[in-house]
Amino acid sequence: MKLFFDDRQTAHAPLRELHNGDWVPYAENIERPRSILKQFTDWQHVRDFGMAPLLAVHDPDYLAFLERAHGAWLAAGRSGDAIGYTFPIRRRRPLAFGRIDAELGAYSYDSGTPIAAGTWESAYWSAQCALSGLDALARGDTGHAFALCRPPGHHAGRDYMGGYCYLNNAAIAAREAQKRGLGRVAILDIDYHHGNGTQDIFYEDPGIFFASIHADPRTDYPFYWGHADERGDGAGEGSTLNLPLPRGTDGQAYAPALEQALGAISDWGARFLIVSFGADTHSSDPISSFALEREDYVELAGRIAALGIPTLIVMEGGYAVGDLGLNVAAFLSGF
Ligand code: OKP
Ligand code: ZN
Repeated sequence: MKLFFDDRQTAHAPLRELHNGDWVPYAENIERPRSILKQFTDWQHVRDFGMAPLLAVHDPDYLAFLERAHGAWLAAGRSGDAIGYTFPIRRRRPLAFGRIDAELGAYSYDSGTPIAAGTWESAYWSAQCALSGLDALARGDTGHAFALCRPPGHHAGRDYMGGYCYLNNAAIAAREAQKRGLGRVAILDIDYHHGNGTQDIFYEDPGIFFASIHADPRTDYPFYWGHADERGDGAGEGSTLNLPLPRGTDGQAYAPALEQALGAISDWGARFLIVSFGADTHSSDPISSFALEREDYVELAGRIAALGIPTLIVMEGGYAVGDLGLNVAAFLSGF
């Protein structure tokens, strides 16, 4: 297992977020990577693969927006983090805007994704972190790589941010894996929350299989995606698999869903796997309601490893910072 992280991923440090009507400290904070970093000593250098792999997934205007947004916020006389307050319901038409607030709303679906001074720098290096793991696998240096991506990515779509995510690290790595001819690519998303951005990006794409196990969106964020009847569209019909589970799900109830997802991935003929891993399924997670325990992660990882194909593990959520490093270490040990 090779591990990847870059220090520039800690430049992103929003101060607070809106939670149930109150301003609270930002949950996706730099204590998260610190907790994981201290579990391991041998971290690989992250390389710079440039903008091309990001442009293979994201809209160029969206990327340009992310890069300049905080500067535009300051130029408008604001301070602190840039947060939108108006959202174009049902998307409206493509429109040109002359004010940062309009763009913040147009390029996001929630208020939980502030743009701070270091956001672009960290999001860029988080994507490069995933690409560095992919590169090591493509070269055959290792069979399993862990990219400690932070900020996470699975809620970010082609032209939108949301849920603490700006660039979709897993999708960027998946496209790059395809480009490098690594064979049929599957993404398995086992974060507590549905990976709506990843699903959207590949929804009509028969070339990438997306399977997600997550809290039922009838009761949990992101609400508007991840329902069991969402199976892909057009040529991509059947290449999306959603397995929503109820609040309170423990390791024993989780295991059959994982078997189903792995069976589908294997039947589909995947030759390369990307795992969007969130440790927010743990019983101690402060913003989630599953009941997995540390030992469960060893077991789950062992099942995934039994597919026997090269696997890139990309970090998504997990907010119990006291347990996070140990939970991630348990998961990686299962490989
Ligand atoms: C990101 B990942 C309201 C705040 C909404 C968004 C959760 C994003 C989770 N209480 N929080 O999938 O772990
Ligand atoms: Zn999550």
